[in-house]
Amino acid sequence: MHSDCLFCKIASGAFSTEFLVETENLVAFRDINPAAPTHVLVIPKRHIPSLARLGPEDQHLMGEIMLAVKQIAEQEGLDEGFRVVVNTGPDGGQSVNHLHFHLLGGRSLQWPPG
Ligand code: DGP
Repeated sequence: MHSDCLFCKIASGAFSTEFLVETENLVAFRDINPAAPTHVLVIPKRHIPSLARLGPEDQHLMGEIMLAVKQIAEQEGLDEGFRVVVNTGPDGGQSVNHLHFHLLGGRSLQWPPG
């Protein structure tokens, strides 16, 4: 855990955030500033700064995160579809430097994003 990382603190339970899913390796919780009726963040508990910093050792973890995304989409009733976004680095619009997967759904989403 990085003591100055917001998402490390959330994952540790420091803010009593409600988790939709929690496993040994990940947590999922609702975005504080939702951009869609369902807007959930799925994050690894371990501090990984961004997608650009993944290593071969993270292969299993990434699969676990994708399966959690699918499970949450089902729980949220996103039968008409959903979108998964991983903003990466300054040009990607990443504002929190702890890897996170946005799950967005519950409305028709536009493409391309801005
Ligand atoms: P990004 O811009 O891709 O780095 O997304 C960061 C997201 O994190 C953004 O949609 C807002 C969300 N967020 C920031 N701070 C908090 C917080 O304290 N709690 C929750 N639940 N979400 C947060």
